[in-house]
Amino acid sequence: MVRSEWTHLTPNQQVNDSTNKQIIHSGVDVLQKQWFTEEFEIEKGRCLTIEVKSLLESRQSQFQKIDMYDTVPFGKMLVLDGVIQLTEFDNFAYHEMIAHVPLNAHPNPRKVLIVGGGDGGAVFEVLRHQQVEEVVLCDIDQEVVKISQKYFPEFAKALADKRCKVVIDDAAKYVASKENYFDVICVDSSDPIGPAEVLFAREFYENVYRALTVEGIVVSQSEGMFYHQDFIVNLVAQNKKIFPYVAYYYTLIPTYPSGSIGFSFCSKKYTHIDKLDIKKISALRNLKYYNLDIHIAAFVLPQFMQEALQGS
Ligand code: SPM
Repeated sequence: MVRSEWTHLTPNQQVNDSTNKQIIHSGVDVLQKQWFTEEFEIEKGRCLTIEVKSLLESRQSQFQKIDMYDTVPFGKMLVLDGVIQLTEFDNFAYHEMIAHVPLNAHPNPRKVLIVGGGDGGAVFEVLRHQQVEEVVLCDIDQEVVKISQKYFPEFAKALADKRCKVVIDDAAKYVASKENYFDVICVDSSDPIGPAEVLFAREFYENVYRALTVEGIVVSQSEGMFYHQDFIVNLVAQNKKIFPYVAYYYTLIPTYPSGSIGFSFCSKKYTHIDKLDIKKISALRNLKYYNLDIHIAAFVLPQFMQEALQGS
Protein backbone atom coordinates (compact mmCIF):
# COMPACT_ATOMS: atom_id res chain seq x y z
CA MET A 1 0.00 0.00 0.00
CA VAL A 2 1.34 3.41 -0.93
CA ARG A 3 1.56 5.58 2.16
CA SER A 4 1.37 9.28 1.50
CA GLU A 5 0.05 12.34 3.20
CA TRP A 6 -3.21 13.53 1.70
CA THR A 7 -3.72 17.15 0.88
CA HIS A 8 -7.25 18.46 1.20
CA LEU A 9 -8.69 20.76 -1.43
CA THR A 10 -9.91 24.17 -0.43
CA PRO A 11 -13.04 25.58 -2.15
CA ASN A 12 -12.41 26.57 -5.78
CA GLN A 13 -8.89 25.15 -5.73
CA GLN A 14 -7.78 23.90 -9.13
CA VAL A 15 -7.23 20.15 -9.15
CA ASN A 16 -5.11 19.93 -12.29
CA ASP A 17 -1.86 20.44 -10.40
CA SER A 18 0.36 17.99 -8.55
CA THR A 19 -1.95 18.17 -5.49
CA ASN A 20 -4.39 15.97 -7.38
CA LYS A 21 -2.07 12.97 -7.34
CA GLN A 22 -1.75 13.10 -3.57
CA ILE A 23 -5.51 13.18 -3.09
CA ILE A 24 -6.21 10.01 -5.01
CA HIS A 25 -3.53 7.76 -3.55
CA SER A 26 -4.23 5.05 -1.05
CA GLY A 27 -2.42 5.86 2.15
CA VAL A 28 -2.68 7.70 5.42
CA ASP A 29 -4.48 11.03 5.72
CA VAL A 30 -3.69 13.93 7.98
CA LEU A 31 -5.83 12.37 10.74
CA GLN A 32 -3.69 9.22 10.48
CA LYS A 33 -6.55 7.20 9.04
CA GLN A 34 -5.55 4.52 6.53
CA TRP A 35 -7.36 4.30 3.21
CA PHE A 36 -7.62 1.82 0.35
CA THR A 37 -8.43 3.32 -3.04
CA GLU A 38 -9.62 1.12 -5.90
CA GLU A 39 -7.59 2.73 -8.65
CA PHE A 40 -8.96 0.51 -11.41
CA GLU A 41 -10.89 3.28 -13.16
CA ILE A 42 -8.98 6.22 -11.83
CA GLU A 43 -8.00 7.37 -15.33
CA LYS A 44 -11.71 7.92 -15.95
CA GLY A 45 -11.87 10.21 -12.92
CA ARG A 46 -13.77 7.89 -10.59
CA CYS A 47 -12.82 5.51 -7.83
CA LEU A 48 -13.94 4.21 -4.46
CA THR A 49 -11.97 4.87 -1.27
CA ILE A 50 -12.56 2.88 1.89
CA GLU A 51 -11.09 3.34 5.35
CA VAL A 52 -9.10 0.29 6.44
CA LYS A 53 -8.05 -0.99 9.84
CA SER A 54 -5.25 -3.10 8.41
CA LEU A 55 -3.93 -5.09 5.50
CA LEU A 56 -4.34 -8.60 6.90
CA GLU A 57 -2.37 -10.43 4.22
CA SER A 58 -0.89 -9.87 0.79
CA ARG A 59 0.21 -12.59 -1.63
CA GLN A 60 1.48 -12.60 -5.19
CA SER A 61 0.22 -15.73 -6.95
CA GLN A 62 1.20 -16.99 -10.37
CA PHE A 63 -1.76 -15.06 -11.77
CA GLN A 64 -2.43 -11.98 -9.67
CA LYS A 65 -1.83 -9.92 -6.54
CA ILE A 66 -4.13 -10.98 -3.73
CA ASP A 67 -4.85 -8.65 -0.80
CA MET A 68 -7.10 -9.20 2.20
CA TYR A 69 -8.03 -6.08 4.16
CA ASP A 70 -9.94 -5.50 7.35
CA THR A 71 -11.97 -2.37 6.60
CA VAL A 72 -13.71 0.01 8.99
CA PRO A 73 -17.16 0.11 7.30
CA PHE A 74 -17.37 -3.20 5.41
CA GLY A 75 -15.50 -5.87 7.39
CA LYS A 76 -13.06 -8.12 5.55
CA MET A 77 -12.45 -7.31 1.89
CA LEU A 78 -10.78 -9.40 -0.84
CA VAL A 79 -8.94 -7.46 -3.55
CA LEU A 80 -7.39 -8.97 -6.71
CA ASP A 81 -4.92 -6.88 -8.71
CA GLY A 82 -6.28 -3.80 -6.94
CA VAL A 83 -9.95 -4.55 -7.78
CA ILE A 84 -12.49 -5.19 -4.99
CA GLN A 85 -13.98 -8.67 -5.30
CA LEU A 86 -16.07 -8.94 -2.18
CA THR A 87 -16.65 -7.52 1.27
CA GLU A 88 -18.37 -9.09 4.26
CA PHE A 89 -20.84 -6.21 4.22
CA ASP A 90 -22.49 -6.58 0.81
CA ASN A 91 -21.33 -9.78 -0.94
CA PHE A 92 -24.76 -11.34 -0.32
CA ALA A 93 -26.30 -8.96 -2.87
CA TYR A 94 -23.96 -10.36 -5.52
CA HIS A 95 -23.75 -14.03 -4.53
CA GLU A 96 -27.49 -14.50 -3.98
CA MET A 97 -28.19 -13.04 -7.43
CA ILE A 98 -25.56 -15.02 -9.30
CA ALA A 99 -26.86 -18.25 -7.74
CA HIS A 100 -30.60 -18.09 -7.06
CA VAL A 101 -31.67 -16.44 -10.33
CA PRO A 102 -30.44 -19.29 -12.61
CA LEU A 103 -31.21 -22.03 -10.07
CA ASN A 104 -34.82 -20.89 -9.77
CA ALA A 105 -35.17 -20.27 -13.50
CA HIS A 106 -34.13 -23.88 -14.14
CA PRO A 107 -36.81 -26.55 -13.52
CA ASN A 108 -34.47 -29.09 -11.92
CA PRO A 109 -30.86 -27.99 -11.39
CA ARG A 110 -28.85 -30.99 -10.20
CA LYS A 111 -25.36 -30.32 -11.56
CA VAL A 112 -23.90 -26.82 -11.22
CA LEU A 113 -20.55 -25.35 -12.26
CA ILE A 114 -19.08 -22.19 -10.76
CA VAL A 115 -16.41 -20.69 -12.98
CA GLY A 116 -14.00 -18.56 -10.93
CA GLY A 117 -15.58 -17.76 -7.57
CA GLY A 118 -12.62 -19.18 -5.64
CA ASP A 119 -13.78 -17.33 -2.52
CA GLY A 120 -16.63 -19.84 -2.17
CA GLY A 121 -19.48 -17.32 -1.85
CA ALA A 122 -21.38 -18.57 -4.89
CA VAL A 123 -20.97 -22.21 -3.80
CA PHE A 124 -22.38 -21.25 -0.40
CA GLU A 125 -25.56 -19.94 -2.06
CA VAL A 126 -25.89 -22.84 -4.55
CA LEU A 127 -25.77 -25.38 -1.72
CA ARG A 128 -28.94 -23.90 -0.21
CA HIS A 129 -30.78 -25.73 -3.03
CA GLN A 130 -31.55 -29.23 -1.85
CA GLN A 131 -32.02 -30.66 -5.35
CA VAL A 132 -28.41 -29.79 -6.27
CA GLU A 133 -26.40 -33.01 -6.19
CA GLU A 134 -23.05 -31.73 -7.38
CA VAL A 135 -21.42 -28.31 -7.53
CA VAL A 136 -18.01 -28.00 -9.17
CA LEU A 137 -15.93 -24.89 -8.45
CA CYS A 138 -13.31 -24.34 -11.14
CA ASP A 139 -10.88 -21.52 -10.36
CA ILE A 140 -7.48 -21.01 -11.96
CA ASP A 141 -5.89 -19.62 -8.79
CA GLN A 142 -5.47 -21.91 -5.79
CA GLU A 143 -4.14 -18.99 -3.73
CA VAL A 144 -7.52 -17.22 -3.96
CA VAL A 145 -9.21 -20.35 -2.61
CA LYS A 146 -6.66 -20.70 0.21
CA ILE A 147 -6.76 -17.10 1.43
CA SER A 148 -10.57 -17.07 1.28
CA GLN A 149 -10.78 -20.30 3.28
CA LYS A 150 -8.67 -18.60 5.94
CA TYR A 151 -10.68 -15.38 6.19
CA PHE A 152 -14.23 -16.39 5.15
CA PRO A 153 -14.89 -19.50 7.29
CA GLU A 154 -18.57 -19.75 6.32
CA PHE A 155 -17.63 -20.05 2.65
CA ALA A 156 -14.80 -22.48 3.49
CA LYS A 157 -17.42 -24.74 5.07
CA ALA A 158 -19.37 -24.71 1.79
CA LEU A 159 -16.25 -25.71 -0.15
CA ALA A 160 -15.78 -28.63 2.24
CA ASP A 161 -19.37 -29.84 1.71
CA LYS A 162 -19.59 -33.36 0.27
CA ARG A 163 -21.61 -32.08 -2.71
CA CYS A 164 -18.82 -29.65 -3.69
CA LYS A 165 -15.76 -30.49 -5.74
CA VAL A 166 -12.96 -27.91 -6.12
CA VAL A 167 -11.00 -28.05 -9.39
CA ILE A 168 -7.93 -25.83 -9.76
CA ASP A 169 -7.66 -25.39 -13.51
CA ASP A 170 -8.14 -23.05 -16.42
CA ALA A 171 -11.94 -22.87 -16.52
CA ALA A 172 -12.01 -22.18 -20.26
CA LYS A 173 -10.24 -25.50 -20.87
CA TYR A 174 -12.33 -27.30 -18.24
CA VAL A 175 -15.59 -26.14 -19.84
CA ALA A 176 -14.33 -27.12 -23.32
CA SER A 177 -13.79 -30.67 -22.02
CA LYS A 178 -17.44 -31.12 -20.94
CA GLU A 179 -20.49 -31.95 -23.02
CA ASN A 180 -24.17 -32.03 -22.06
CA TYR A 181 -23.27 -32.19 -18.36
CA PHE A 182 -24.15 -29.11 -16.31
CA ASP A 183 -27.70 -27.81 -15.74
CA VAL A 184 -26.50 -24.41 -14.58
CA ILE A 185 -23.19 -22.59 -15.00
CA CYS A 186 -22.42 -19.43 -12.99
CA VAL A 187 -19.45 -17.44 -14.26
CA ASP A 188 -18.25 -15.65 -11.14
CA SER A 189 -15.21 -14.10 -12.75
CA SER A 190 -13.14 -11.04 -12.14
CA ASP A 191 -13.26 -8.24 -14.72
CA PRO A 192 -12.69 -8.83 -18.46
CA ILE A 193 -9.02 -7.96 -18.36
CA GLY A 194 -6.12 -10.24 -17.41
CA PRO A 195 -6.81 -13.90 -16.55
CA ALA A 196 -10.62 -13.56 -16.90
CA GLU A 197 -10.68 -12.00 -20.39
CA VAL A 198 -11.22 -15.36 -22.14
CA LEU A 199 -14.37 -15.92 -20.06
CA PHE A 200 -16.20 -13.22 -22.03
CA ALA A 201 -15.21 -14.39 -25.52
CA ARG A 202 -17.49 -16.03 -28.08
CA GLU A 203 -15.48 -19.27 -28.07
CA PHE A 204 -15.99 -19.64 -24.33
CA TYR A 205 -19.77 -19.19 -24.61
CA GLU A 206 -19.91 -21.70 -27.48
CA ASN A 207 -18.17 -24.21 -25.24
CA VAL A 208 -20.51 -23.33 -22.37
CA TYR A 209 -23.47 -24.02 -24.68
CA ARG A 210 -22.07 -27.52 -25.37
CA ALA A 211 -21.29 -28.16 -21.70
CA LEU A 212 -24.90 -27.42 -20.72
CA THR A 213 -27.78 -29.90 -20.78
CA VAL A 214 -30.79 -29.23 -23.05
CA GLU A 215 -32.52 -27.03 -20.46
CA GLY A 216 -29.21 -25.43 -19.43
CA ILE A 217 -28.73 -21.87 -18.20
CA VAL A 218 -25.55 -19.81 -17.83
CA VAL A 219 -25.25 -16.52 -15.97
CA SER A 220 -22.07 -14.42 -15.97
CA GLN A 221 -20.80 -11.40 -14.10
CA SER A 222 -21.13 -8.80 -16.86
CA GLU A 223 -20.16 -5.35 -15.60
CA GLY A 224 -22.44 -2.47 -14.65
CA MET A 225 -24.80 -0.61 -16.95
CA PHE A 226 -23.81 2.90 -15.86
CA TYR A 227 -20.13 2.61 -16.68
CA HIS A 228 -19.87 -0.25 -19.19
CA GLN A 229 -22.90 0.02 -21.45
CA ASP A 230 -21.03 -0.69 -24.70
CA PHE A 231 -19.42 -3.79 -23.25
CA ILE A 232 -22.81 -5.16 -22.18
CA VAL A 233 -24.45 -4.39 -25.54
CA ASN A 234 -21.65 -6.23 -27.37
CA LEU A 235 -21.77 -9.20 -24.99
CA VAL A 236 -25.54 -9.58 -25.31
CA ALA A 237 -25.30 -9.32 -29.12
CA GLN A 238 -22.54 -11.95 -29.16
CA ASN A 239 -24.48 -14.35 -26.94
CA LYS A 240 -27.70 -13.96 -28.95
CA LYS A 241 -25.86 -15.66 -31.80
CA ILE A 242 -25.39 -18.71 -29.58
CA PHE A 243 -28.36 -18.95 -27.19
CA PRO A 244 -32.08 -18.67 -28.07
CA TYR A 245 -32.87 -16.63 -24.92
CA VAL A 246 -30.51 -13.90 -23.71
CA ALA A 247 -31.27 -11.21 -21.12
CA TYR A 248 -29.45 -8.93 -18.68
CA TYR A 249 -30.28 -8.40 -15.03
CA TYR A 250 -28.64 -6.52 -12.21
CA THR A 251 -28.09 -6.19 -8.51
CA LEU A 252 -27.18 -3.32 -6.21
CA ILE A 253 -23.83 -3.51 -4.48
CA PRO A 254 -22.21 -0.46 -2.84
CA THR A 255 -18.60 -1.67 -3.12
CA TYR A 256 -18.55 -2.15 -6.91
CA PRO A 257 -18.12 0.87 -9.19
CA SER A 258 -21.40 2.83 -9.57
CA GLY A 259 -23.02 0.68 -6.87
CA SER A 260 -24.46 -1.89 -9.22
CA ILE A 261 -23.36 -4.83 -11.31
CA GLY A 262 -25.15 -6.94 -13.88
CA PHE A 263 -25.24 -10.49 -15.13
CA SER A 264 -25.85 -11.85 -18.57
CA PHE A 265 -28.50 -14.60 -18.54
CA CYS A 266 -28.36 -17.10 -21.42
CA SER A 267 -30.74 -20.03 -21.61
CA LYS A 268 -31.15 -22.92 -24.04
CA LYS A 269 -34.87 -23.40 -23.38
CA TYR A 270 -36.66 -21.35 -20.72
CA THR A 271 -36.85 -17.62 -20.03
CA HIS A 272 -36.02 -16.34 -16.55
CA ILE A 273 -39.68 -16.60 -15.47
CA ASP A 274 -41.11 -19.66 -17.32
CA LYS A 275 -40.28 -22.13 -14.54
CA LEU A 276 -40.48 -19.93 -11.45
CA ASP A 277 -41.89 -21.92 -8.55
CA ILE A 278 -43.08 -19.89 -5.54
CA LYS A 279 -42.82 -22.87 -3.18
CA LYS A 280 -39.21 -23.52 -4.20
CA ILE A 281 -38.31 -19.86 -3.67
CA SER A 282 -40.07 -19.69 -0.29
CA ALA A 283 -38.10 -22.72 0.87
CA LEU A 284 -34.88 -20.70 0.65
CA ARG A 285 -34.38 -19.39 4.19
CA ASN A 286 -32.44 -16.44 5.63
CA LEU A 287 -31.74 -14.66 2.35
CA LYS A 288 -31.03 -10.95 2.51
CA TYR A 289 -31.47 -9.79 -1.09
CA TYR A 290 -33.14 -12.34 -3.33
CA ASN A 291 -36.89 -12.98 -3.35
CA LEU A 292 -39.58 -13.63 -5.98
CA ASP A 293 -40.20 -9.93 -6.66
CA ILE A 294 -36.48 -9.20 -7.00
CA HIS A 295 -36.11 -12.13 -9.42
CA ILE A 296 -38.63 -10.52 -11.75
CA ALA A 297 -37.69 -6.88 -11.13
CA ALA A 298 -33.96 -7.41 -11.68
CA PHE A 299 -34.62 -7.96 -15.39
CA VAL A 300 -36.59 -4.72 -15.74
CA LEU A 301 -34.03 -2.25 -17.04
CA PRO A 302 -33.97 1.55 -17.00
CA GLN A 303 -34.99 3.28 -20.23
CA PHE A 304 -31.41 4.11 -21.29
CA MET A 305 -30.41 0.46 -21.02
CA GLN A 306 -33.54 -0.84 -22.76
CA GLU A 307 -32.78 1.50 -25.67
CA ALA A 308 -29.11 0.51 -25.73
CA LEU A 309 -30.02 -3.17 -25.92
CA GLN A 310 -32.82 -2.75 -28.49
CA GLY A 311 -30.57 -3.16 -31.50
CA SER A 312 -28.51 -6.00 -30.06
N1 SPM B 1 -17.26 -14.13 -5.61
C1 SPM B 1 -16.98 -12.77 -5.77
C2 SPM B 1 -16.13 -12.54 -6.96
C3 SPM B 1 -16.49 -11.27 -7.59
N2 SPM B 1 -16.53 -11.34 -8.98
C4 SPM B 1 -16.87 -10.11 -9.63
C5 SPM B 1 -15.92 -9.02 -9.34
C6 SPM B 1 -16.23 -7.79 -10.10
C7 SPM B 1 -15.36 -6.67 -9.66
N3 SPM B 1 -15.45 -5.55 -10.50
C8 SPM B 1 -16.69 -4.89 -10.60
C9 SPM B 1 -16.91 -4.19 -11.89
C10 SPM B 1 -15.86 -3.22 -12.23
N4 SPM B 1 -15.59 -3.13 -13.60
